[in-house]
Amino acid sequence: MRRNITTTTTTKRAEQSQTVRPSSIGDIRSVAREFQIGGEFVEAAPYGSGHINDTYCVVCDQAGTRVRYILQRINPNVFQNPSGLMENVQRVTSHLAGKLAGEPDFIRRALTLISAQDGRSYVLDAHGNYWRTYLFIEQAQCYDAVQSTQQAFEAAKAFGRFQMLLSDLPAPRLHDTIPDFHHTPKRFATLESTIQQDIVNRACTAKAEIEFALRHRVMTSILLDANLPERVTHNDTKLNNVMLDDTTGEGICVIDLDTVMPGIALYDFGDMVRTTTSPAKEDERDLSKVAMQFPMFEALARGYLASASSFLTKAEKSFLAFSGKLITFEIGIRFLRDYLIGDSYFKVHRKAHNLDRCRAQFKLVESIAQQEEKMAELIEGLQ
Ligand code: ADP
Ligand code: GN1
Ligand code: MG
Repeated sequence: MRRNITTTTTTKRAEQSQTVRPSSIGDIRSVAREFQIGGEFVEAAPYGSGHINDTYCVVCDQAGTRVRYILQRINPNVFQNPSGLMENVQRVTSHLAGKLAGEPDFIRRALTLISAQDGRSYVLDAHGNYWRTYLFIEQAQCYDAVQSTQQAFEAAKAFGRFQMLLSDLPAPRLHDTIPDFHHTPKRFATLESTIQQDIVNRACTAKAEIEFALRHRVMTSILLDANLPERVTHNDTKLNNVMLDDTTGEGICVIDLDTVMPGIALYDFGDMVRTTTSPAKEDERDLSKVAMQFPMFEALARGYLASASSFLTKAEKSFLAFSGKLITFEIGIRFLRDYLIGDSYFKVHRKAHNLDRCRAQFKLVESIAQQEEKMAELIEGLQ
């Protein structure tokens, strides 16, 4: 049976990128064959709740055992240099594997790329799509919203450890897979010109959010002006990008390595605060549910410092409380801009989805601002 797996949204994005997207499980099977995956293809289905790539879970029968893989089509609208991106991923996963070798269960502690039949780390199909395959991390989950302080602690510890393990990544410098990804002032300037152009006439439906954004410009350059050290950072440390072990709850594997590149450590901690302190999902419409819960922040800070305290400078530590507010604002303005240009970057699943996401971020910015002093005091006490 051929099952159509192309959605309306994805079709629109394919047109923009001028590549042809796979339209059936048969297509996925053909791509999967290009990788060194043993056994017989059984099935494939779209997987996960990422906003960027097309992710499939591929099941193969290997001598009577079903083995799962993650097959991903790299989003060509977002990543302009997919081969450079894959060079980064290859270097990062090899470095992590070298450091973790010998640890119990090391194969689940870092992503493992499956090589293509020609030995490369990716497959470029006849339509210009770049694909890669990872071993599936079994018996672990990603969460869209935090459920306990233990989860917050474990997630932050895993991301801190990830930064620590990459702190001695040998030269050369990694490629910037998205230049100026966390340059908040440039993000703000882009939003301003988007508001001016208002190409899909949506600005009138987002007046309060535009006004909120413009009122908060002053915070955008604070981290960049602080002259903090450049490190190898993940840059997309939302809770959904770390897998927590089903049995122990440990943050077993950091995933989604597309934006691992030179950056500021605080944007990583900030995105943990954004996604791991509120009980609500990122796109919650009932804003009364969106709030920074202090015990979650405390667990995050303890978890992160448990693995990152040894290499963070005093200056970096002094901005930990602020970083959550800044990146929540930054992602909020990115969602707002995407809404104002007609939803061409983040995957959307309902009308005004990006506006809902923006509203939830801005509500969280307010909640963090109300508790920022107490948050800073906590960090001070932990050092
Ligand atoms: P995106 O960039 O679109 O967010 P991700 O790389 O985060 O893509 O993958 C999307 C989802 O697929 C993740 O949130 C997770 O649920 C799942 N996933 C990704 N890699 C793996 C893996 N190696 N093992 C198990 N699940 C994975
Ligand atoms: C995207 O890829 P994903 O879904 O894990 C985005 C992040 C945003 C996040 C918001 C490359 O992350 O920057 O913070 O959505 N990734 C990219 O949920 O833009
Ligand atoms: Mg992701």
